[in-house]
Amino acid sequence: MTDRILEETDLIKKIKESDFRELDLIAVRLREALIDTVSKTGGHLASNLGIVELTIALHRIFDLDRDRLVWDVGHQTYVHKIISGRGPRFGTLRQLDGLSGFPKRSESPYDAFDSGHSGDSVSAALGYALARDLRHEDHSCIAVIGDGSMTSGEAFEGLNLAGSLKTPLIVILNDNGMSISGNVGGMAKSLQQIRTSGAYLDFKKSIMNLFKEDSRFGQRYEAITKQIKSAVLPGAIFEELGFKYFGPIDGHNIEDLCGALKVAKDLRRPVLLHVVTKKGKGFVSAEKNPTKFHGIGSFDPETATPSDRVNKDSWSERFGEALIQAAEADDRVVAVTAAMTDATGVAGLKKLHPDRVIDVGIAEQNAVSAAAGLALGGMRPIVAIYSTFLQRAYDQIITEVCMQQLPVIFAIDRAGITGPDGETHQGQFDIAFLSSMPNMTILTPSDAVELGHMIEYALKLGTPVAIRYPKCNAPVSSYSFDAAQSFEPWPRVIKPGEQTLIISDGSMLDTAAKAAGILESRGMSTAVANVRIIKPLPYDFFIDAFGRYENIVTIEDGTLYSGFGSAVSFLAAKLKTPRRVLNLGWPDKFIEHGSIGALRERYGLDDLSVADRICSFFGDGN
Ligand SMILES: Cc1ncc(C[n+]2csc(CCOP(=O)(O)OP(=O)(O)O)c2C)c(N)n1
Repeated sequence: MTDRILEETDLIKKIKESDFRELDLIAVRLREALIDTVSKTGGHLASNLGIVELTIALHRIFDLDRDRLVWDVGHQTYVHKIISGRGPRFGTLRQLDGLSGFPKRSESPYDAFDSGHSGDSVSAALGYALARDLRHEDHSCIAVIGDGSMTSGEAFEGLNLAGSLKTPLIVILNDNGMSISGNVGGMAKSLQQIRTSGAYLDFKKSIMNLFKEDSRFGQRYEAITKQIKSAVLPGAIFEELGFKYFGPIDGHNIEDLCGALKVAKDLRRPVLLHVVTKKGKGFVSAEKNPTKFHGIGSFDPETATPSDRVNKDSWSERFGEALIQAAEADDRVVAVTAAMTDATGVAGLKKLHPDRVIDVGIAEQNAVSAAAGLALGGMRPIVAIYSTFLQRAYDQIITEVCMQQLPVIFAIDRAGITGPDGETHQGQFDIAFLSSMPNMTILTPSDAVELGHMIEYALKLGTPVAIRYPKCNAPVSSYSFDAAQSFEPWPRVIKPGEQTLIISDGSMLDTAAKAAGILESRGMSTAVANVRIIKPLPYDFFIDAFGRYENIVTIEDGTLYSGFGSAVSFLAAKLKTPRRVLNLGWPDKFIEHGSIGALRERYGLDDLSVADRICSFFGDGN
């Protein structure tokens, strides 16, 4: 049953030709296929279960060969992928060379925009609409955005402009009352009031009898809007911005959704459809715990138990513990998160001290500016954030935090390659973009004990500090630290050797140590050092290293260009050292989806490839 819907190659045609009863059956089968496949591949289950009917309705009303549909974030596009002909490959989801978990123009002509980060859909769809107008074309442009993503400033910027330009644009607000965890802010409260009023806009009664399939809709517009007026009050904020608001609409009633989409399409002006859905719909465990099933690894579909035990050893968990310790020791410490309370590990502190965790919504710029204000106001903010989402706040880090030398700590989770979510979620750029910022210190722990020390050190330093750690388990500490001494994050040689020195960031230390073992077995005496501080570069250590070792290798879980290795090579050139320096890291390329292990093999960053590359570069040891 499940497999058969995945095998259908022309679901779009079927959806356009079926009656509403048949469409409901298709929705049931799509849900089964989602649960079955995602239980094996892992992925964003709850968001996709919630959007099945809306996706069917979109494909029924619009012609996506012409019309342009932009999905915000894009994690909710699995149903769209199946409907638009990618069912047969759906089992390869998120795997190396398989289907991406996000929209990709390179994957299908039905994906109009590559997304992954929240908040850009309205602006992107508006851009499409403006291009359409300039080229005298005639098609619909649609953005689908969740209530969580609507908290991002960029979404407001898009609405603000689109409403004033008046060109036809349809924004569909998919409101399930949830971001990854509960949604935050005044807009979320207002939407909640509308949702909980329970009064769905009844298209059958109020509009559909006025609006029979196509007819002279324009002439009836006045009459229809009058009727709609009684139901639009909840969406006053969107009306003020220049949108015609319709809603709330039952997002699991395909007939109502189709009616609403048809009205929106024919109105030929900015329209906002407020669609209410249930995250996790149709899978009881996901309905009960949408946060757990927002993004999940493989699980048993019968019991909903994750295949891997709940990971208590991740860097995020360890950071959460270190954060609590820091907050207990210093009552100025507050955590700032941009809608990632659970994923970044700050949930523990929130439980103990709810007022010391500030969730700003999906608004990274806001997170960093708020942190700057908190620091100036006498607090010690720790911004807990994924590397890839920190990119959103590039300017705020420079202009507000670094320029004013403020004591803001960035706890950068998922730094380096993160794997199955692909290009938009890899944390490969943080070293490169933070290194160029004056007054910034960048630290890279290799284990949980170092992480704790680095947070303490950063608090003492009182200037901007970034501490980056990867998406995996945090190793148990490999060294003993004399508590009587104060911690200084200078490089530490963890394995002695004579000929070659591999200097690693915290994430790649294990790979460096294993590669060194392979090199030793080939006769190349190899030392390994954990650099710990990437910026400012510890000159004395490197001057000594250039004098002591024949071969210098740097390795980092970040892009090579403008990375840590390039700073070392720059220093080597400046010092006119005769040593040759080999820099290893990720190439100047957006790294695709796949498991971290598979990607490291593909890009020559697994233990064996690292050893081979060192041998061949220095022409020795074979
Ligand atoms: C800029 C940015 N910050 C954070 C995230 C992580 N993230 C992915 S989905 C999501 C929640 C989205 O909520 P919503 O838009 O309501 O969609 P839902 O999953 O509830 O359907 C978040 C915070 C992101 N993708 N982009």
